Amino acid sequence: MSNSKKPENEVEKTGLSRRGFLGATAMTGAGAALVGAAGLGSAVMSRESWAAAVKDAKLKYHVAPGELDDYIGFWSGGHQGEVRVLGIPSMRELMRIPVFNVDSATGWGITNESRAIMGESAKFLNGDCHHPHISMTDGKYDGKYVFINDKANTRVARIRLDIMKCDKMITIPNCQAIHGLRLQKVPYTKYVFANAEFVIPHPNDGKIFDLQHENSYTMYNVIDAEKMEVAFQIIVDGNLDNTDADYTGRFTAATCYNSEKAYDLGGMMRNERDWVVVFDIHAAEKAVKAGKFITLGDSKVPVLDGRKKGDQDSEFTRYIPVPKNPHGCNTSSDGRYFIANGKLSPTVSMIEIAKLPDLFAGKLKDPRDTIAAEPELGLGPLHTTFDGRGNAYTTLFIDSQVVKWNMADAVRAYKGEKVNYIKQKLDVHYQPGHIHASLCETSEADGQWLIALCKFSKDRFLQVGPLHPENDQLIDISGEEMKLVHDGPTYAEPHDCILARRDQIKPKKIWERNDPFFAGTTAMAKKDGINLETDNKVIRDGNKVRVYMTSMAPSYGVQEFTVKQGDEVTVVITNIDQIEDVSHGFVMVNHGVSMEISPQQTASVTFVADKPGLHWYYCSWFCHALHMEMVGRMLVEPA
Ligand code: CUK
Ligand code: CUA
Ligand code: CA
Repeated sequence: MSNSKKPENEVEKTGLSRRGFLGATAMTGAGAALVGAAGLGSAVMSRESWAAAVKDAKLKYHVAPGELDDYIGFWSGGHQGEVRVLGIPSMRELMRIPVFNVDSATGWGITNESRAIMGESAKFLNGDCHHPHISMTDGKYDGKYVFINDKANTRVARIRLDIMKCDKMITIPNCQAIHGLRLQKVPYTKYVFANAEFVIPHPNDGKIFDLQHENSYTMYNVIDAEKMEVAFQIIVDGNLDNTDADYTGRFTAATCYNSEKAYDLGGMMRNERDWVVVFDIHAAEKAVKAGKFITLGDSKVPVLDGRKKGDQDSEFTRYIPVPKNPHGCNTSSDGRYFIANGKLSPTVSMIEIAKLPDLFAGKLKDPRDTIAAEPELGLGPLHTTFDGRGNAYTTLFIDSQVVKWNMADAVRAYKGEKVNYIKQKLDVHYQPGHIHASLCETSEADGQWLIALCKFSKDRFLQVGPLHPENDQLIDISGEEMKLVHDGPTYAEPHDCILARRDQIKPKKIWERNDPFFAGTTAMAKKDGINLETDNKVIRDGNKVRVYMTSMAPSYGVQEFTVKQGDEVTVVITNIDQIEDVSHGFVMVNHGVSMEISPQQTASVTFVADKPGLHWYYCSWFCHALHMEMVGRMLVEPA
């Protein structure tokens, strides 16, 4: 075991008093501590000592050239707006799926197909995604979809996993900033649950600015996952942070850090306790059916009132007080607990899901009677994950650690038994937010790998200027002890990630010709009498010109077309190559036009030919030895 010396001990040996540094800032000024815990000195380990330290684990996570990973991960791209696909354990980035951003390589946000999916919100060039989650059937991944939130522009999007493209995007009405997002696990993902974070006045027309006003509130959103429409909304007290669903299909829970409905830091930290709001989704569905809802403004979405009226709870909400400004909300993979992570409290609160029917039936004196344990774990607990063996792993933002603890032991300790529920604390680098173990959000949590998504990388990588990458660390949790085996720099900002077994996701190798992704374009072609797979034709319709062409490496079916200055030109390209990996591109030089056309795909883009003259277009995805020669010309006659 001499070579499996833990790397974190080496860091300690360099004399860096990290514990000391963090201890000084820890929790004293509450919010200030969270912000202030960033200024570490340098602690660089030699490559030799690192290699020795991880030799065993390394053999396990090394994926040799030509080998494939065991797990496929979906990473949020944060305020960069995309979703990234990684292989685990190699941590290799396999693909990027643009969603709430504009992507020059694929033409997301530029093509007609993507803009139709983005709808009204295509006008926004930014997004801020946090929580990617894979659809489930019977509490297991079914490989159909990934759903993701956009905090910046209050949207929820869906990614089809067979083609790894976003196929639906909706803007949530009556709300500002969708943050927490989770899926119904059982019996299947009928609903997407989405927290609107910020309290706003209703109507928000400039007449009310007071957050304490009874018409100031935020809402829990229940979205039909298949239709991608909001099924109903539930008004809550306070605000909403993160959420998760149970394994019965009846309950969900959400954390609230601003029970104060304050507008500033001091105000939001005033109460010693905020709460977890628990939703009885079945009861809410009943209330909607019974017509006990209102609608707001132009929106037709049924809105239920889940606020307390004095001491009176609604039929579908309960508020469980938990310590100060809780953040993450995680359902244990054994289905027993909703775990609220304390953030400003060193504890997490374990809410026993089996007690919730009694809570809703009015059989418990105090909502706190649902608390099975409130273990003290360390400073700044943010998120928790599970290994399927009864252990939980919680990130400690301020301590820069992951703590492994045993849930059953925590419950025994809460009852007064003398038992140490903490199994191990592992240093991570640095300030971890989310944490995710393989398959942990399903009933199949397998306790193999854990990712700690660290907010700061500081000294872990070569310097790249004032803006640093983040650091997603891979930790082997298959044994008794957690072992840190890999540092993965990531660009802003993977709040969260999710891991599925590779056999659970089955993407297509080439497109199917009748794919709904480009059905709108197919319908347009049909109206124009075009056979997309064979025709190379220019259709004029007033000042609108539609150029239909095929592409097959290394040439376009149309190599020259003529339009008049000011014409609105739509280029529709069908890639008739049938060979996997032969994607073509289309770039019209000096027109801001770029798109991907993968094998058997049809893609289209519309732009104005506003400059007279000869304009080259070319293929941008390297497809053939003669890829450079895959070009054409648009001739624009002056108006
Ligand atoms: S949140 Cu970022 S660390 Cu948006 Cu899930 Cu907790
Ligand atoms: Cu076609 Cu490059
Ligand atoms: Ca608070």
